[in-house]
This record gives sequence, structure tokens and C-alpha cells, in this order.
Amino acid sequence: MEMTTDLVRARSLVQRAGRIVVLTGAGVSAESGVPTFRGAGGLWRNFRPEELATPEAFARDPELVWEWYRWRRELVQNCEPNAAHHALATLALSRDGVRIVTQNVDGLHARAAVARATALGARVDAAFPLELHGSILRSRCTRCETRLGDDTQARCARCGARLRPDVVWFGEMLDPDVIGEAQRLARNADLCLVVGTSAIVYPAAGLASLARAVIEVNPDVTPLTSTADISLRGTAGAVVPQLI
Ligand code: BV8
Ligand code: ZN
Repeated sequence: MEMTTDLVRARSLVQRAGRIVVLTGAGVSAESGVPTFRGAGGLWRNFRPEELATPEAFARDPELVWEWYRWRRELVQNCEPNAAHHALATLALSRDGVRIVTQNVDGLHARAAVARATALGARVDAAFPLELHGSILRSRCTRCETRLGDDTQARCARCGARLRPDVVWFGEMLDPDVIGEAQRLARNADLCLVVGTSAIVYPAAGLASLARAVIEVNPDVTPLTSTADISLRGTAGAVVPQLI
């Protein structure tokens, strides 16, 4: 992507910003091979995510919902963080005041944080993302809230209740501490760098407008485009490394 004036302006905004919140969506993982929710390939057996990622779907057919999550878990474990994940992790590790807040549940930001922190000999937590919607790599008990890493059994070892993916479904509240921290970070941010989200899922999509300035990176136009200070029309893998 040639250095357009917008890219030059965006780069200087990133350099001058003190505190930056990076808000990412499924688009940041598209070049890693993870299907987005609303783009092509986001479907599984002709189900839309909004039909399966709900408490009602899980209550009605837990096995079908688990089958979808196991398929997604297997898929993301075979994907690698891409240049955008690594560039964002490097940004967060190389200067203070940068926090990554993600809607994604694929764990790729965390993997990039570990890889970059190891390479830079830095403490990983600065690049660890705030996961607004949880992670499909974890499960939790539907009764006693025990959380498990990579589990295989469907029942809680402690209380015998059914396990569920440790994600926030449509119609469920986000963890108040997590969304509260994300809103505090966005309110205090000089810049919100929005990468790869269709900006239609709330409350996450409402974070960008809390920051003093917004830069958007997306191949398509979104509801944020008209209010963003700069909107870079390109993919995360191509644009984000040039921004950092
Ligand atoms: C809540 C975890 C309130 C699960 C997710 C009617 C009924 C029920 C609820 C609602 C309703 N109407 C509105 C709501 C609220 C609802 C909502 O906002 N719905 C939307 C669809 C209208 N929100 C909720 O339900 C939230 N909870 O509001 O609770 C409440 C109040 C009181 C009491 C009880 C409850 C919970 C929302 C969380 C849902 N869980 N995920 C799972 O993943 O299995 S959200 C899911 O969508 C993913 O996390 C995803 O990240 C998120 C947003 O999607 P995007 O990330 O933006 O992905 P998408 O595919 O849409 O877009 C990709 C973008 O990338 C595109 O713009 C594309 O152009 C771009 N792109 C493509 N390639 C690239 C790229 N960009 C860069 N580079 C590329 N290469
Ligand atoms: Zn339990």
C-alpha cells in the first residue's frame, strides 16, 4: 500500500498520542485464516453466529453448540497470529500507555504478545489484550464458575454441572469489570485505533467514540467511518505494520 497522505497523517497521530486504545474485531484475524462473523466463510453448516452464540441455543442443543465451538477451537489452534497482531503487540510492548482491547475470542493477540515479549525480553502483560467477549480456548462451569483451560469432558470436575465455552453470548452481559475497564481506558485515550470490526456489536462498538481521536483500519466502510478522524481503507496485515 503506497504511503498515502492519510497513512502519513495516521502515523504521526499514532506517534504523538500518549495513551492509545487499540480496539480489534474479527477482521484483524482474517489474514490468519480465521473466518469473520459477517463476511464470507463466517457460516458453519448454514448457521449464522447469532443463532448459535446464544444461551437459548445452548439450552436447546448444547451438543450442537459445543460441536461449533470445538470446530472453531481446532481451527484457531491451527492458525498463527499475523503481521497485524505482531505489530500491535510490539506497539504495546515498546511504549507505555497502549492497551489492546479485543472483541475476538480466538486468543491470537495473546499468542502474539507472548511471542513478541519473548523476542523483546519484555514483560508480556503490557501486550496482553483485554478480552471483552472471553476466549473459546477456555471453558467454564455453568454452575460453580470453575474455569478450565483446554478441557475435553463436558461436565465440571468439581460439581458435575455442564461446562460451556468461556465466551459472552448475544443477550448476555459482559463482565462488568472488563467492560468498565475498557470504557475507562477509552475515555482516557488520546487515540482509539479501530482495526477490523464492523462496529455493530455493542457495547464494544461504543468504545471508539469515547476516545479523543479515532483511526479506523478496514477494507470496507463501517458505521464508524463517517465519524473517524482518519479511515484507512485496507487490510490489517497490510496497513497496521505501516502505522506502527
Ligand atoms: C449485551 C463471542 C445487553 C461469542 C460475541 C437483539 C437481541 C439480543 C441482543 C441484541 C439485540 N440487538 C442488539 C443486541 C445487543 C447485542 C448486539 O450488539 N447485537 C448486534 C448483532 C446488533 N449485544 C449483545 O448481546 C452483547 N450483550 O448487549 O447485553 C444486556 C443488557 C441487559 C441484560 C442482559 C444483556 C454481547 C455481545 C457479545 C456477543 N459475543 N462473540 C463467539 O464469538 O462465539 S460478538 C461477535 O461479534 C464476535 O466477538 C465479534 O468480534 C463480534 C463483532 O463482530 P466483528 O468482530 O466486528 O466481526 P465482523 O465479522 O462483524 O466484521 C469483520 C470486520 O472486519 C468487517 O468490517 C470487515 O470489513 C473487516 N475485515 C475483513 N477482513 C479484514 C477486515 N479488516 C481488516 N483486515 C482484514 N483482512
Ligand atoms: Zn462446577
